[in-house]
Amino acid sequence: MAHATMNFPSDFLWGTATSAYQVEGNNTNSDWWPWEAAEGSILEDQRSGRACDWWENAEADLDLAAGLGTNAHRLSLEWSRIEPEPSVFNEAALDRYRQILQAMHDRGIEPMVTLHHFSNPLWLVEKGDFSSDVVVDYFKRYASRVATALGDLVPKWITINEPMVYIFLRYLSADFPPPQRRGTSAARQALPNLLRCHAAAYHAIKEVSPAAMVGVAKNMAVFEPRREGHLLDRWWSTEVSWAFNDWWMLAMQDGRLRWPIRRGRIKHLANTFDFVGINYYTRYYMRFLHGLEREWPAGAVISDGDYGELYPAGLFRVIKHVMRYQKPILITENGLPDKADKLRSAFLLTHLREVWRAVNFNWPVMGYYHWTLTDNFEWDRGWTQRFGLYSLDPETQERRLRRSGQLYQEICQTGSLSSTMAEQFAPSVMRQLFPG
Ligand code: IFM
Repeated sequence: MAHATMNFPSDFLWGTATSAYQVEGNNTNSDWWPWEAAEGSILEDQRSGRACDWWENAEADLDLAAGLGTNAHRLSLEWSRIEPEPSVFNEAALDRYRQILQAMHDRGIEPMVTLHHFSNPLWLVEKGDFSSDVVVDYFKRYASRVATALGDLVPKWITINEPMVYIFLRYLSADFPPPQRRGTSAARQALPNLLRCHAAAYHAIKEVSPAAMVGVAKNMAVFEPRREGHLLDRWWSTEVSWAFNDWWMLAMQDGRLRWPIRRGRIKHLANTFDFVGINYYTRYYMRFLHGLEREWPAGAVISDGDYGELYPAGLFRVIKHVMRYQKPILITENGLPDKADKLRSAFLLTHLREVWRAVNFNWPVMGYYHWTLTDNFEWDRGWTQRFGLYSLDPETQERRLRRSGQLYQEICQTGSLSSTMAEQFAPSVMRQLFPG
């Protein structure tokens, strides 16, 4: 077996990623809070509660992140804390975010800040949230306010996290709150409004911080025909891939909305991204005219709760696909639910090998943010899915570094993947990664 090391550039960003609602705790003013507690909730008795206690003590987890050797972290702001009433900004909340961002800098961790990550202020829901045009002015004011208050500490911004996933889960599949205004027509209103919000926020941030890099964290997946050689399945998987992966990106590139989702043009939308943020998790198999099905072929390796198939080559495929936008690329999320930590070490090595291949083609991949640092509140799946490099007991708040966390620490500290790591942490992928 060959012994070898795959080195990454010395300025590569090694990070972890989180979102406010999933880690802060007690976000009582968000649309998720009453939804969790509603009678008949699919969460039953699970609650976000204190989550990972970040509002009180993010610093403790930032110590852990620094201890792993990471030099970057992606977090989000909770709009409902910053603007608890329409046009009323909470200075104490902004001060707390300043403290957290400063704490990152103090630990050598570069912040990337997301403005919208699935959670809305309750007052916005009353006003119709994204299916109402009023959202755009509110979002613009919110972006401008936080850019002014925090911009000196934030070199990289994400306006919206996973817009197509959000539209799908909030409006179409109804897995996400709020329960009002669901269905295709609300989704068709919301999608252009989400783009308008993105464009408004992009320009608001640039006005305050022209040098900041601003983009979107775009969930990208691989879609394959369910039945090999079936022409209609093949055609359908290409269409779904275009709608899910490309439609939003093309709109941000030239400002145009495309048929059949929506037609038209959005003012000031063209060229509003400075990098491509990729959230990559898995691939799906599409049957003609069917939606996403979590059904995997025999032999596929699947993460907890049927979350997804481990398909590392897909990360290379999506990186290659977004090269067409000719922008720097950041892997803004990549991870898996794996409570017993049986798969995560192999997952890390095989996915990062794909990133390394891209870097070696001189493709501009600047960093990788693993989802996530500690187990956290996984939205409509509550605490049933554990994505953390650290396990976390939400009752006691006890954290323990998983073995895969030790591997990520070695990777971050050395800026490399090596055959010694593979032998030690995931011998099953040794031959695949280091043939010879
Ligand atoms: O936890 C989520 C995150 O909020 C958005 N991307 C996918 C993650 C895992 O499901």
